[in-house]
Amino acid sequence: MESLYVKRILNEVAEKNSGEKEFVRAVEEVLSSLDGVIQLNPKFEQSAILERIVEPERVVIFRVPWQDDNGNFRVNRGFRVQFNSAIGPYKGGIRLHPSVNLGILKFLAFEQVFKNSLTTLPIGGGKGGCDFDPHGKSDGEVMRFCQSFMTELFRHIGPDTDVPAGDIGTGAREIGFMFGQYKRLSNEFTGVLTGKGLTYGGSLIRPEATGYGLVYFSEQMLNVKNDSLEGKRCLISGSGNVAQFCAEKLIQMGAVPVTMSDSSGFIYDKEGITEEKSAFIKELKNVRRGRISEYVKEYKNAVFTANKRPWGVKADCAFPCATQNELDENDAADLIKNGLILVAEGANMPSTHGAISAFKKAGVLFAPGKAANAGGVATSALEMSQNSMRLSWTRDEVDEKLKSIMERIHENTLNAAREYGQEGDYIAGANIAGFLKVANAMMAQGLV
Ligand code: NDP
Ligand code: 2IT
Repeated sequence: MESLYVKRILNEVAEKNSGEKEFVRAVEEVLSSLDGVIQLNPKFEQSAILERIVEPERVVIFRVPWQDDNGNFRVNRGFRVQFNSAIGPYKGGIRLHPSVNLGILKFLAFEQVFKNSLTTLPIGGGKGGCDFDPHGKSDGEVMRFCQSFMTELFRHIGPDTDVPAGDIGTGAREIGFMFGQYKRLSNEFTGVLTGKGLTYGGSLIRPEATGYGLVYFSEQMLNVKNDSLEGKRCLISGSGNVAQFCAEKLIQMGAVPVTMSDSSGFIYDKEGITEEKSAFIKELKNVRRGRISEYVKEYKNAVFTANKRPWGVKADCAFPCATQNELDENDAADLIKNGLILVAEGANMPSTHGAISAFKKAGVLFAPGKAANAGGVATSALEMSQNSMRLSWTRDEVDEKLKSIMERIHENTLNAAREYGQEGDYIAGANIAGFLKVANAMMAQGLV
């Protein structure tokens, strides 16, 4: 039962943000976990914590003009949503995708607030992006776009203010161009972005961190049930940063990834994606910027299915690592029928509300993105620490820290769920634990 306070806020959010369906859903999901917390702590209602936590501290929207290779003038819309800085500088990625709009970025920034709180590190929540489509653009076009984007963004960010990073469409290349332009404009070499190249302030393991962390978290979930990833057949969607390193770590753990995808369809390799095949995918996607269908030209026993997602393939575990709302209730029904035991979200909100209800009902272990994919931003925070100290930790040092952060998130999530009577519910646990730290910090800082 939702408390009257939670109900009122949900109604207000739905009314005030009616065009922003992803944002409204993200708020509903978090707030509907908070009844017990709200009832036990009347101070939150007295201090209007929910009213404040659903409103971004600041949103910047700006014009991004750039010139394509044919000399045409092009204009895109850029955004930065600075959602909550109660526990640290705003922190979150930059998404470059034609679907980007304010509602999607508000949902991502809102999720980021709780995710970043869960990492146990001092980072607030933000997200940015642009409706620019990097597909098919030359390096020169991407550079000119990134420089123009940063020419406006640089006024609003800073190493102690707001520290952007990668997300869909923003990888090492784009971060490099943005960093170069920031440095030129500000005349400062600072840790203003994370996911930087190793020669200019990047951290070892940051590229791997989201995917690796996702797999560490999943192994801990299975360990609670006296099980492990060893020998498990796994479905992965996406073939970008998160998907690639999810596959790599699964292979290292003795699991067998059998699918990967991109926006054109998915490949199914029943013999399993091996280390060699995973290296092929990295080269295909990161260097040649090709399509996943090319995998079946190289590995003849694999099959490519156009315009479909991989959820119809029989497997033990599913790792949606592409985008929001990519796994719906019909997909969930197929997965459950095929004997699925675990879903861990590498992407942000990839499972629809209907899919999550179906997994819950069927007793499938389910890890929401804000817990399971938090290793990426956690390692970004480790990059910020290294930049501040002007030193670099070794690969093993960062990986060990990432592992122990994922363990802590897992434990804190389960503990919060147990404490509020929702034993074993990773969604409730993540929302409660993430919320409490931010809400208490907001309480302590007065009405701001
Ligand atoms: P990338 O751009 O590296 O890869 C995205 C992958 O998903 C590509 O294979 C892409 O296919 C596919 N994809 C993107 N949009 C769609 C779509 N609308 N329909 C079908 N396929 C799509 O992004 P990341 O791997 O960095 O991000 C993936 C997800 O993980 C996102 O939800 C992101 O928010 C989340 N995330 C990322 C973190 C990070 O550190 N990078 C950290 C935590 C979460 P194509 O190439 O054809 O576009
Ligand atoms: O969704 C996410 O957590 C990210 N895209 C990573 C953000 C970051 O600041 O590293």
